Amino acid sequence: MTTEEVKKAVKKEKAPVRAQDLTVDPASAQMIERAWDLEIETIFDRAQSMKPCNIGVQGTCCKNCAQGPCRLPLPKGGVEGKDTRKGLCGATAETIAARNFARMVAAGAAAHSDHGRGVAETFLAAARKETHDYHIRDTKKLLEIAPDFGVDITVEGENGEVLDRDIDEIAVEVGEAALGQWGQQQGEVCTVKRAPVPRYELWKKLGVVPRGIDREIVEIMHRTHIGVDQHYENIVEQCSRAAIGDGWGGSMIATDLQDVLFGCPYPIKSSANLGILKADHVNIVIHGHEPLLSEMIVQAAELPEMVQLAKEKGAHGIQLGGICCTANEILMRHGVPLCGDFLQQELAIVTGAVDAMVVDVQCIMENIANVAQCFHTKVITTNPRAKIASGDTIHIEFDEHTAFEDAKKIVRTAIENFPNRSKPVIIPDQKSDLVAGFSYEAINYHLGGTFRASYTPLNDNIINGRIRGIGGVVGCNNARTVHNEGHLTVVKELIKHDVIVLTTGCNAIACAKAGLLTPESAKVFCGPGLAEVCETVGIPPVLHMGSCVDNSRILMAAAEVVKAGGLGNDISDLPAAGSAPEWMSEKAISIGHYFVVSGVYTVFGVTLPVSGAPVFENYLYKELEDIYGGMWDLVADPYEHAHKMIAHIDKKRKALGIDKARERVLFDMAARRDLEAA
Ligand code: NFS
Repeated sequence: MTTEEVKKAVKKEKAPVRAQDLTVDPASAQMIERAWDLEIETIFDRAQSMKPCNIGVQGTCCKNCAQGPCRLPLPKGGVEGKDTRKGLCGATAETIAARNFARMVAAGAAAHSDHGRGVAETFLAAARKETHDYHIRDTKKLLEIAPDFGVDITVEGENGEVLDRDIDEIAVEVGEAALGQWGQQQGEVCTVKRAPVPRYELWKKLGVVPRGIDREIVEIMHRTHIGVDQHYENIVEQCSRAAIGDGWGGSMIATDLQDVLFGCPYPIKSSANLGILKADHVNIVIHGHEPLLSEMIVQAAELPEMVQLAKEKGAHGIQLGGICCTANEILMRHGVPLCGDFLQQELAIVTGAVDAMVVDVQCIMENIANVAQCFHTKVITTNPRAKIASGDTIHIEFDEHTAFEDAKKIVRTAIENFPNRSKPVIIPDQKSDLVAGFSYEAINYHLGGTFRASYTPLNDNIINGRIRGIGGVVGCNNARTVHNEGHLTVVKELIKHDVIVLTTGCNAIACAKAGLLTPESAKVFCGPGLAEVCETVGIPPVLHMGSCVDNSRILMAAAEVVKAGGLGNDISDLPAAGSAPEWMSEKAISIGHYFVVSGVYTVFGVTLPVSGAPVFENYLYKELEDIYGGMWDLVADPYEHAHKMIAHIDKKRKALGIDKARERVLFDMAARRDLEAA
């Protein structure tokens, strides 16, 4: 269907769609309109012309064998009496939905963890000095994490004195131990012990401590094959093992080793949105997830010879920008601006200003190759795992042993493409300032200062009620809902009610574009308590903690808050809640599940493919709370979504006996304001 046909079809059914009905971001709306003018089809058009399958959205379509697909939609008005729906083999709606859910956890955990494995391999190559392009940079963090991998950082001298061990030796041993977590068959993934003790003990009691990262993912695939695990509770138990192996394992190890290789992030200023592109520069957009690639491109683009080449081609310089989680990675460590989130990848090309879009893995829409064909843009794939058949893409394989040379080739290809711009360049004006880079170490430092770095000031402010609680808001964009509306409504509602927000992924990018990642935004958007804390400490009310594998930083921050004391003994005691208002990827399901089994009430927006199986749905939404202290929820309306999180936070404050403190603080503030007014 052409865009014109789409528009006509839409017109026939209802009022014509306007770009501002599809996104709350003016830069994106402008580019959607340009795409319409140029008759270029994007995901925003396809979301209008193709509706989701009614049975798939309920989670009750089974295609795990060749006798199906067996489709078990919920009868109109729900199930009355005994649920007699069955697939050919007899699988119930509950079994089918649980199996589908589990396969999403497996795929999500696999994506994060395979990324982590790649980092571990490169880390080991760097430690063994088999590559000269990567180095062990953050030795402080290396020494901090080494004991968790069972690696000693000191050695006893001849006279019994304690001596520091050689840093290279430590790095090699950490690399080997880390890589070993993937293929391990017995025992426990070692980083899981970083969870608060009661949480770890609970997992042990329930038997869900992951044995090895890969093993738990493979076991999901086995159990969900036809005729294996046919009890939704048992299937969810395996989901828990695999998801813990992701959040407290594969993702966490990826974050650790990336920090050691590239530096632990600390607050850094930059800007966000399509307006960061420059008409008179070579624009290279890096899209995907792995900093192994983007770190090298950042270095290659800074080479004087590259800047010189760009000038020879008529450009004033080279502008880098990021899309999706790669954007978050290079933003946090280098201040490279954010070009856009998941739903802006086609729109960036529609500016006509992108000379190359360099992609690695995950969240890359195949259609960028088609959109690029309407312009001069070169789409460069770099990872052997991810090639694109559509369009006319170039593959420049990126190898950790020749990384810098590969990166230079990619940058040169982009520069040489600058003179080929074929259509007028139209770059939206919008770009917002931001501060990013709040690793959990940075929060520690920022709140407590160098000499007394700790989470205690955060805990004190939660206990005294200035901060009501903590919201972890993360996740994707989803073309089935208005772009960025869910993210911004949820986050603004939370901070307005004094809930500090920790963000990653595409939520972080949405917040950045809306100016929520600046300390100044506290005055404008926050409730009085949170505003006061942000102003005193000089932090934004929404703390950018990184990419989606960096959700492990949120887990670590939660563990640190528990450790700092006064807010219970476990993550499930904290006045905290999780949210993914516009999720769409399988990775989000794995993340959601590891948040839930870590004890967090976790609310998803848009949809969850479990509604066709009410018993399984009830298990996720209600019964898991009795087992893990955390549970799933689905609330599509973003306003109500935020308020259910706030209600949960208040429930936890009450259980901790700190609900009165907040009332007192608010009274004090109101009284103070009255005094000021008088
Ligand atoms: Ni996360 Fe990052 Fe964005 Fe969603 Fe995709 S980029 S790993 S999956 S879409 S937040």
